[in-house]
Amino acid sequence: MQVVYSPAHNLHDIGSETIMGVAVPANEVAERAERIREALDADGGFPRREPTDHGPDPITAVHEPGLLRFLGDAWAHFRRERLTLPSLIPESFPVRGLLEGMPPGPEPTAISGRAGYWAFDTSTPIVAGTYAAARASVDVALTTVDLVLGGEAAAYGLCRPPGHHAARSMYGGYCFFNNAAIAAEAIGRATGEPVAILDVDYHHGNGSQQIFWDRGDVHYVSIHADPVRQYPYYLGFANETGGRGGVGANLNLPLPAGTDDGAYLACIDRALDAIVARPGSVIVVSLGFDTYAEDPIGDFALSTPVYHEIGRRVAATGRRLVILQEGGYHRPTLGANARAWLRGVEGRPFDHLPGAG
Ligand code: OKP
Ligand code: ZN
Repeated sequence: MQVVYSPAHNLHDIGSETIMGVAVPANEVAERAERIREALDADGGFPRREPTDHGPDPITAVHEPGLLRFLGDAWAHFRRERLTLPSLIPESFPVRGLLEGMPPGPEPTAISGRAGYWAFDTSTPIVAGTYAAARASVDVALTTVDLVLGGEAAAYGLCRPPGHHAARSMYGGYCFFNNAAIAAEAIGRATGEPVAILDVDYHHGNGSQQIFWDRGDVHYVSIHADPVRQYPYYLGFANETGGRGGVGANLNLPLPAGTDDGAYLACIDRALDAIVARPGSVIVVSLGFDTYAEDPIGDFALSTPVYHEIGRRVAATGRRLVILQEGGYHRPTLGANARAWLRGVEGRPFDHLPGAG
């Protein structure tokens, strides 16, 4: 299987994030993508290429142009205002209760206010190279789409930063542009067919859900930690099934803490049954390994071998697969888990790497 990877992800180089206002070592770090790249290179069965530049139009096909403008300009604006802080993190947000009963105001002119206007959390720092890395991550996704529309049965885009929390007009959750949504939109436009997104990251992809909420031509199906106990908290419940033209085209399958291989596989079968019940020939997979038992921010209990079986079952739908990396934070096993998943897709045997997973 071909792999698309860009070294530009390294430009999004953040040392720390904040958890409830306190600086802690970042989870979403460059080492994640490097571990996966190394494991796939070592396998020998994953030829790798760099992405091609697809420009801004596929981004504004799903995102508000103001978000693209903000992210493109944020670091330069930040440096003009506050030269001493290491990264741009907002601290004030136009939340529901602030604006209740009143019309929203304009985008502020100060950088802190601008960041709060476009962001929804404080765990997504912007540094000097963030925009270049986020643009490259989109190009990785779109180049993966090109491979599949060009005839590959499946291809893998090693996206970093991830994307599924980014909504039409909002960044956050380590995400800037919604790589999977941009890919799904591009596939729909190129093929004229409905597209499915299967989101198997541990977290609900609130951004993907939001972008396609009213649309029946993109079917969003997500398996994730129940938002009553886990980020992103405010979306991802089972009763969210889509609005207007998208009624019935959104399926959330929230799961409890401790979900193990068997329970997860049963849920994968439900998700795949829902996907194949609708027309379409391409699935965009939002692939996360934060479902792994040792993930530092997840509470599921999946093993490395089950990723092979999940990949095998997803491929058994017979649909073409655009597989895009989202989360996964247990760095020592990311390579083995990605390799297992992708070998499962290809029908190559699982083979356990000593000391990994
Ligand atoms: C991005 B993806 C940790 C708080 C972390 C942000 C999580 C973003 C996950 N206690 N908050 O879905 O893997
Ligand atoms: Zn996640």
